[in-house]
Amino acid sequence: MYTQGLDVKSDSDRAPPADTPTGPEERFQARVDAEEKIEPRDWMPDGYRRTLIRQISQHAHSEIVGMLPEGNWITRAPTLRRKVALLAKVQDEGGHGLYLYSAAETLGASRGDLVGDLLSGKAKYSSIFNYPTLTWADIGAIGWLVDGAAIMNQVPLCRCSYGPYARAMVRICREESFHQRQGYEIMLALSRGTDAQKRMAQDALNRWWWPSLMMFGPSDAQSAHSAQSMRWKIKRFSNDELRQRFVDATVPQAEFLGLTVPDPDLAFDEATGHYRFGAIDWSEFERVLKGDGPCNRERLEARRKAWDDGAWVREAALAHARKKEARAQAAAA
Ligand code: BYC
Repeated sequence: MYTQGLDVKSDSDRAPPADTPTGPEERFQARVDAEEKIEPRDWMPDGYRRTLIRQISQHAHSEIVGMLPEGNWITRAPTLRRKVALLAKVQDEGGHGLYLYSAAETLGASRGDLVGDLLSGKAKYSSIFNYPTLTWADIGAIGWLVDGAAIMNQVPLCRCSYGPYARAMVRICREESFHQRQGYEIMLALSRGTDAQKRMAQDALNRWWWPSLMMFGPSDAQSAHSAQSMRWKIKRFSNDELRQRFVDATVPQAEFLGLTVPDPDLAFDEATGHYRFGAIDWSEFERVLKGDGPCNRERLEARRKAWDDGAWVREAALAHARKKEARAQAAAA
């Protein structure tokens, strides 16, 4: 509004109504509560920035480490169609990692530092990618269960209060739903196949079920960050809520496949409309987080080798960028 020359007090001079937030933290929380998106140049509490850098970078690391267990089967996919789909999926995951590292950079994080923390073993990535892919059915189980769990967890992140993360998640979730379907279709083909194929599908479900439930993170009582992240609307649902939704959605899918979920305590509770499920072995989760899962060392070694092998590409890209800039400057002069 044009106010020059008028006796209008600036916003800061006027006494705020009693319920107007005064400090920056309160104003920030009021924006979050009003469902406004927070953008990179906006003021934000340090803790909000730190939480986002932590979560987004762990997520980015999970995408690029997540390429490894599946990459293991690209050369052994049973048909050309399966190979093409798997190649596209693994490539998508590399792309997701890149969007996410870029989103973390908008918060002032350096990509070099983030990758350094992954390669040194300091940073976390999803526990699920520390399990081996022993048979082709594991590729089906990963698509069905792991991408299914990822979608359940990530669709609410499309409404995250931080704009760049929310927008990256919209695109990622579209691709994840294709991934989930390619996995379920592999499981469907195997479970309608020979006895040996059915056994292979059941064995993959047996090995991936519990680690998939662990993907949602510790129980709400043990989750250090959930309460604050939910106040900041980074997370919209708690770990246990999303885990329950996943179980409710997935058990009927297993039934359709004719497979048995490896949980003797699993039962539908008519009163609540939810499946009750057995106790999760949190000691296994903690072991994997501490670096002692079946494939932790192998995964980090593979990432370190990829980083070293890619050094010449990074050098060439930088040299090219410098040459382009020098040419542009010479042309401008
Ligand atoms: N693995 O307070 P909490 C994918 C850590 S999908 C390892 O509940 P928060 C993909 C947690 O980081 C997988 N660590 O934390 C799919 C925290 O540690 P710090 C990636 C875990 O952040 C298919 C501590 O435990 N998805 O990429 O509120 C193909 C306490 O937990 C895990 C995402 O990253 C775990 N499973 O909630 C390819 C989604 N769970 O930092 C790729 C975005 C917990 O205190 N992330 N921890 O040392 C999130 O939604 C949340 O960060 C989580 C955890 C729900 C995962």
